[in-house]
Amino acid sequence: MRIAIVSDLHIGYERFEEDAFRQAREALESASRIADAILIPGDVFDKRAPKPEVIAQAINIFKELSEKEWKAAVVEYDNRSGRKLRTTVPIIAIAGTHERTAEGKENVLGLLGLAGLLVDASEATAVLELDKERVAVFGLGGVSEERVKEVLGVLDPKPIAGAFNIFMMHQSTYELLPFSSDIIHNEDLPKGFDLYINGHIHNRVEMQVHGKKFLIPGSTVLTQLKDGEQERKGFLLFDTKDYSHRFVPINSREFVVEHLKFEEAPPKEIVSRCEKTLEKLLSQKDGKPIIKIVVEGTLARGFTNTDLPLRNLISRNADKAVVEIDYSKLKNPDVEKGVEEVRSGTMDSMSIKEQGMVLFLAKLKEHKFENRVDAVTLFEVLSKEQSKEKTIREANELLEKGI
Ligand SMILES: [Mn+2]
Repeated sequence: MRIAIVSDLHIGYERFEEDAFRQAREALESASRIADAILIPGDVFDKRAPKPEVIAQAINIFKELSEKEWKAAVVEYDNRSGRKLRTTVPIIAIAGTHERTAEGKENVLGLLGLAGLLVDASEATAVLELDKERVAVFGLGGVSEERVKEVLGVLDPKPIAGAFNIFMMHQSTYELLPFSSDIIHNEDLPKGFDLYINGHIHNRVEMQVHGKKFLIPGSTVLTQLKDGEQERKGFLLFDTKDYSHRFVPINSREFVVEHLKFEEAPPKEIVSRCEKTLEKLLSQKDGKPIIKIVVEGTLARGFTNTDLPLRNLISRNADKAVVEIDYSKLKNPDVEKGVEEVRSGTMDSMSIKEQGMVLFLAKLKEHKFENRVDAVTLFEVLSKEQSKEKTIREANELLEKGI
């Protein structure tokens, strides 16, 4: 079976609403032409409560897809979620973090399932069939990171005998974003599945879990304007026959980031280099690209960021490109110098140890010990690197001795 994995469509994403709709439709239509089934691991919508216009966009896309002639069909659906199977159309999705609502409440992705436009496999297994080949998809809708282990423990997803088993989720794992130790590791994912697929991460990732493929197609629309988002958007096409997959690009709007560095530069120089960079990039890119210029380094003395007439540059090119100029990393030397003077004036003239001594004396005075002990010697004892027991013993000896 050829399975398209299309994720994080973010229909209704306000900054690039038109792109989100057009690119979602293109990805899904393209997928429907070359795949037997489509799996969507979350974030079809950008918001929990999208506007009716946005819901209409999604209904239009999925209605057209559901009217196509599909050879594969969803033939089984377990009802532990309490929902009924409303269609056999082989488009299986789960709710992502952007659609998630409180437990027991309806969510907008679920409504598409209720309308029979797709199969909502959040916390459920849906079985696809084509020419006697069976593919079982277990879906875990996006849950808050700290609850994943608990939810997986309760649901206890198991592969189905006689089928190719896919585990589909919408989460971060420690291997993807190693920021917190509370988050699940890849190896915590249930074993025994033939393929693991994930949404949530907006760039393409291909890893291994339990010796099997772990695939993330990335989003179909640009949302964060980070350096890592310059790759092409699209989806993945996986074939169960030979356990292979490939990336299928879509016509997404081009995005490019350029970093410019300056040293004590007057605003004129910065603006002129931004202009030249923009001109160069516009000559290389087709359509109306998204161009982000990151201005770094220092301004010449006497100027501030407000002296930079970069807004004109953005509006002058508005019909040719979406331009964003980020000068949050541009430092003002006068301000920097001021901060440095304050820092050196108050802190550097006194060593850390001296500062500690001043605080220590204040504490001794507060507890009326200042005349009962040799403060300098006691401080030395307390700041020695030795065992706590030894330090306490030595400090007690000093206190007993007195001055
Ligand atoms: Mn997303």
